[in-house]
Amino acid sequence: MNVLTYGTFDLLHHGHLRLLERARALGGHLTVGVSTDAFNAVKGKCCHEDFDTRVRRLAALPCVDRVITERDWAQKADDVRRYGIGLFVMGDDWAGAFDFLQPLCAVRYLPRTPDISSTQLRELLLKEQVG
Ligand code: C2G
Repeated sequence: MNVLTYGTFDLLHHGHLRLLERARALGGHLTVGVSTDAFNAVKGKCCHEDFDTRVRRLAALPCVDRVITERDWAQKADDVRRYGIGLFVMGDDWAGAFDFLQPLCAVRYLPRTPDISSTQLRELLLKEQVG
């Protein structure tokens, strides 16, 4: 079964990896939509790494079968149809946010990995730069 998820995946860390590995294990094929720098601005998220870097890191993961571009909030239903998605997966910080996809595919929210975030990592990097 084809699984789909989306995210920014800045400074890819083990919380992201655990989500992706669990999502892939729930089906036989995982498609990941990566937010563009422009869409991150819409989401109000700043990034340490640009879109191409974030895509390259994800494309190198064995648990990721396809990487697509996430440009806006409205593309999910079209992506579900286009890629024959049977299951949509997000971390549970998004619980309920994507239930509207339910007629098209199953939707599951998986427990977020505690004590790690891209924001924390960005702050650590900034501290090192400041010294
Ligand atoms: N995640 C996790 N554990 C963490 C951090 C993140 O399980 N410690 C999960 C999030 O729940 C999400 C995925 O990893 O499912 C990607 O997280 P972000 O890169 O922060 O993505 P986000 O900014 O939430 O973008 O349209 C959906 C958005 O693009 C999601």
